[in-house]
Amino acid sequence: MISQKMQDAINAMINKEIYSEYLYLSMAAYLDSLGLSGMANFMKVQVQEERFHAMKFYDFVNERGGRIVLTDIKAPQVDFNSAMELFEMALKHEEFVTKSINELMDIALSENDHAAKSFLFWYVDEQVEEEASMDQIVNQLKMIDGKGHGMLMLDRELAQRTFNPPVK
Ligand code: OFO
Repeated sequence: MISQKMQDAINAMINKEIYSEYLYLSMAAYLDSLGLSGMANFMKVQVQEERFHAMKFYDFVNERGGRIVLTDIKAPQVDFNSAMELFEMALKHEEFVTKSINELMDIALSENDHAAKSFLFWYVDEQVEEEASMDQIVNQLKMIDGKGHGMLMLDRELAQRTFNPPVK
């Protein structure tokens, strides 16, 4: 059985994962409006990843006899100044999510909840990848410095991303 404190914290985390989904969909819409459909594709795949993250938490609460409680999702930012600013914000957002995962792990450790610890390790590893992929794009955009040819190449590369659901 999951503790009330852990249940509440995971419910709050489900909200953050779904907000991430919503934020990245809003970022995809902005990128599509600029004609950067490859970068928009990257964000649309990220939307699917975030839903996967939320549902994995959902299943965990359910399997441990807890109750999922969904709350309001705040509206995401609509406009950005550039693709560069957008990916920098995405990186910052992932750093915030990593901090939230670490806080969940702190609760699991303080409650000696071994099942939650084992479950959360997956997210700890996943966040390393989440931050790394945003960081890589930020660095590439810095190198390109807004130049047309580089932007086109990166956009084509990001068009290749597909969603591969991780094995549970
Ligand atoms: Fe769910 O990792 Fe991104 O936000």
